[in-house]
Amino acid sequence: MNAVVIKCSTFGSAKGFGFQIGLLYIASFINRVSGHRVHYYDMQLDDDYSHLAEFIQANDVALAGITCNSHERHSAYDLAKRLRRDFADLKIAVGGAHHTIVREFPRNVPVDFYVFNDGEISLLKILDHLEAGNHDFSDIQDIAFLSETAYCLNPLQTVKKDIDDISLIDWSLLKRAEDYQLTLPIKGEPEIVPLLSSRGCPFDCSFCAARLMNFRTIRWMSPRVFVDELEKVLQTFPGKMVFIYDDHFLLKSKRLNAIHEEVRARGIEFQWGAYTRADAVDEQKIKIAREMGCRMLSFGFESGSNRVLKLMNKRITSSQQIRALRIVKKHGIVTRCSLILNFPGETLVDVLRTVVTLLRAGVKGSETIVANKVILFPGTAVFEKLRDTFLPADFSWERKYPDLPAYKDVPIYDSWLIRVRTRLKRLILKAHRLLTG
Ligand code: B12
Ligand code: SF4
Repeated sequence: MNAVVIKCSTFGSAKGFGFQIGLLYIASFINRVSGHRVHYYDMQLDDDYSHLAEFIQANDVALAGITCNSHERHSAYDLAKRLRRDFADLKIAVGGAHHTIVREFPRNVPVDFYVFNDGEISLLKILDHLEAGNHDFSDIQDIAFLSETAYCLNPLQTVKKDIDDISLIDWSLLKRAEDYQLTLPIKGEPEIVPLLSSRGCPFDCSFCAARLMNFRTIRWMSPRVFVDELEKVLQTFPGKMVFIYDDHFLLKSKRLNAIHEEVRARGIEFQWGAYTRADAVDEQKIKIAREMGCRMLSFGFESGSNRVLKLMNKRITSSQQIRALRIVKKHGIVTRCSLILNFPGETLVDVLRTVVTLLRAGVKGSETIVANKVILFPGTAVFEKLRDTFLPADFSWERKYPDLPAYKDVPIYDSWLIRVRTRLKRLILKAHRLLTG
């Protein structure tokens, strides 16, 4: 049976966001273990719907799967409606972060299956059932399926612990690899190619819904499989820098050492960057990371004020941040610190404290990335706290709200008072930038 998994175009031509690794994993896995043929289609590169329709026709596609984060849900729903209008028999599945977190199934959107958590096994089972003409989907865990007029929500299972067998991307799925221009916001750095070595996060920051997506677990690829993945990506994209999009690549030193050994044994040379938390950094790990070609580490710094870090449930202190950044800088690794401005409860004094922490850690203004507005993503503690103040009483993710301050269809924490405060806080950060370059 032929299927296609689709990334919608949400931010216009967002080539800088790159391909959707999750969909590539699904297609690679199903094609490897079954007789089904799953294609990958990226509307970020070509958002002309008529081209997608031609593709579906030409490839005799029986199921279209659309990925859907919260900010792209209306694009996903609109696409589902157009597909159903033009292809009455096409089965439509929607998966990804939004419905994994929010179990709302819009009644006017023609979706046959909602898939939660990892999609590899569930979508394979759906395709198997459809091919066999079996229309009883009640034995497939982690999905909701349309039965006559209502959705049946099947039992949810905890996520698959061993992710080795659902890893290894088949890069031939990516038809226009050269059209992605993935750059990090660092002058003179090479283009990047995204890669994963783990899934999930065990923490519970109050502005993030990671805890609802992977049952607060972290699942690791074995070092051998990760280095297989790495070798493949370097062959496919020679000369590019690899960016490891794990939530916590540096968390376990034993694993980092094992990856380092494997990379050395195979004689692989590469440059890479990754996300990290300050509490995962120590001298020994950074030494190994540098030896293995690490060029850049991106910190979820958020704030340099212990009071705000506590409000965020970040479980990191400003002293840990200072220590971590000093170590990383000492080893010549470029740093990026993302800051959140206007977290509920943050004052001007907290922003001053943030600047002091940045200065003590040796971070320049050019090394920070600032988010000015708190975005109210579903499932986060901050969303639950603020929904009554900022959202209509009958707020629903299903509806569009043209009057609500929105970040690409997700509400933001915003008011005239917050806007005034933002200006002042930005001035403080601007002073830091002017002082430090
Ligand atoms: C890497 C990453 C990025 C990269 C994207 C790289 C890429 N092109 O793939 C970058 C940095 C560009 C990015 C940007 C953004 N991101 Co981001 N990102 C992530 C991150 C850390 C990992 C995603 C990933 O690859 N996971 C691993 C793969 C295997 O899992 P997956 O993508 O979820 O896919 C699996 C399942 O969800 C499911 N599935 C997914 N789609 C479908 C479709 C079908 C049909 C089926 C059956 C199954 C299925 O199966 C997949 C395989 O198992 C996640 C956090 C996380 N831990 O997941 C946030 C996350 C997805 N991002 C998020 C956000 C908010 C954003 C931004 C809006 C941030 C911003 N403020 O600008 C932008 C939007 C960009 C865009 N155009 O969509 C949120 C989404 C929250 C939500 N409620 O929707 C997340 C969950 C972070 C968080 N915890 O809050 N992001
Ligand atoms: S912000 Fe980072 S550390 Fe915190 S819960 Fe989200 S992914 Fe985990």
